[in-house]
Amino acid sequence: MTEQRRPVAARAFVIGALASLAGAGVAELLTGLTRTRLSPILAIGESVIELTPGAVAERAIDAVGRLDKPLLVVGVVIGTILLGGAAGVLIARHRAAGVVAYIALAVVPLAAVLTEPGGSSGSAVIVVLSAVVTVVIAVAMLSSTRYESVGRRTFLRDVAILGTATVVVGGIGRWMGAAFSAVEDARDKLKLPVGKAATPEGVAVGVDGVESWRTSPGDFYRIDTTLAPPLIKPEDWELRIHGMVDHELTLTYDDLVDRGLEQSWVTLCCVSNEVGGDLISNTVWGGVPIKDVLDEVGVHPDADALLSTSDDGWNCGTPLAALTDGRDALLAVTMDGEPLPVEHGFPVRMVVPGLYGYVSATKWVVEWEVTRFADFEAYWTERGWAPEGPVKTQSRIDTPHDGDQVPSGRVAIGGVAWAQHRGIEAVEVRVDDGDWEPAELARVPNVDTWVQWKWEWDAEAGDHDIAVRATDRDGDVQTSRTRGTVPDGATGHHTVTVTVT
Ligand SMILES: Nc1nc2c(c(=O)[nH]1)N[C@H]1C(S)=C(S)[C@@H](COP(=O)(O)O)O[C@H]1N2
Ligand SMILES: [Mo]
Repeated sequence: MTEQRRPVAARAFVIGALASLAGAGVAELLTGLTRTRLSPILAIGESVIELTPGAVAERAIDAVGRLDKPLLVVGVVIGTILLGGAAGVLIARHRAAGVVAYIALAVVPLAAVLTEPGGSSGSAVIVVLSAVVTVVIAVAMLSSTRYESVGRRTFLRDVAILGTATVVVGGIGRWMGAAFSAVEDARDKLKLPVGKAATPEGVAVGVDGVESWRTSPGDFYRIDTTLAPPLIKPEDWELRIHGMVDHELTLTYDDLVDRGLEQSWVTLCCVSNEVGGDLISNTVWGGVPIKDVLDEVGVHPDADALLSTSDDGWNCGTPLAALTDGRDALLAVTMDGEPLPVEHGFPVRMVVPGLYGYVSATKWVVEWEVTRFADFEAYWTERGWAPEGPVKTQSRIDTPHDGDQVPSGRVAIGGVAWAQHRGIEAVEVRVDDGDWEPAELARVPNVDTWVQWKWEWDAEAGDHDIAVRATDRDGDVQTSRTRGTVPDGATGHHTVTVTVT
């Protein structure tokens, strides 16, 4: 008896898990067909991101680097397999209990799609249909005594058919979601009145291995809490401006473009960038000055914050002072002379020189509330990050790398330094316990971008520590004190150890 039960339970687990995956596959298909932003699997993933405490999210992102999102999706799929399998075992023993288990499991994606911004009754219908598919397959295949009697070959054939159908149906759904994206088409058709800006003269310091001063859009770092970016056509985009203003205003995409687009070079940086890290990129943005729009709506004198909200529900608070002091804070519609890529905020995002992205760079921005810092908490401040996030003066060694071996003699050391909106005054390099030696700086078009630097070293045999520090134009020297990224940006000197042979 027990000997017979075991293979039955194992088979029921496999079929139950496949039934759940088949339901998820059908949901992917319906999501693609209806061009809904989030499938149930992705909605669960986004809910996990949202429910994760900030410091844990930070550590997870840190530990797994850019794989955090794929890993999260894999985790949700594994959860689906385990729970679906368990419900399958239950169905094989007691049909009604198993059906109830599957229905109970559907509550998870249902809650996820309904609480997600952009989640709709349409997404809820997709969840319900996918649960029906799961239950029908599970009941049809498991409530008979079939798997107690059929041979191994028949069982494996059923598994292969179900698995293949799931992959095909789900794959078609993912493909439709991507290929038929009306938003990508709309983006490709846009003709915006901005030219491709030439790279300014003299920005390259001429050392191999230093990251390009101008980041191509494809290489631009990406940080957001979304698993599938909002899909907004330009003609559907609106920015609703309200709160402590004299006149409320709703802007359309054409309103913005008709005002004329300014282009400016701004280096964007993430507060989660570790010392020596690569969550920083530089490009030319085109858009409308935020100050002009704020002047038009008339900001009340006792307001001190702009709370901006994305179509996906993410939000942040930006000091009004930074938006109105004349710096190139933009409602940006282009990046590197092209409409913003979808994942970088298409059709409209904010870019504010001198502030970390988490307090200023709202992508897919659709709402502005003029308010006071005392009156709200935003996405990351709720999770323990500081309400204000001015970029810290920092510098990085791009070459040589930590652990490199270099021949003795002349070695070109180089990297980048940044203190957006204050500007970099000087960069210095120190070998071991030696003196800080001045590095040579390349040129920059303004104080809002990073600057490349180089220093020629007479390398002598042995192991050496090379450290770098920058001084901004306020005269502040980058601190040697080592601190992590939470709550308002990492500090310390980037140091590499090399072996000179
Ligand atoms: N809607 C939305 N906007 C967002 C975020 C987000 O999670 N959602 N992340 C912010 C953070 S933390 C950073 S560092 C920048 C990154 O912009 P990028 O992805 O274009 O480099 O976007 C900001 N804007
Ligand atoms: Mo960030």
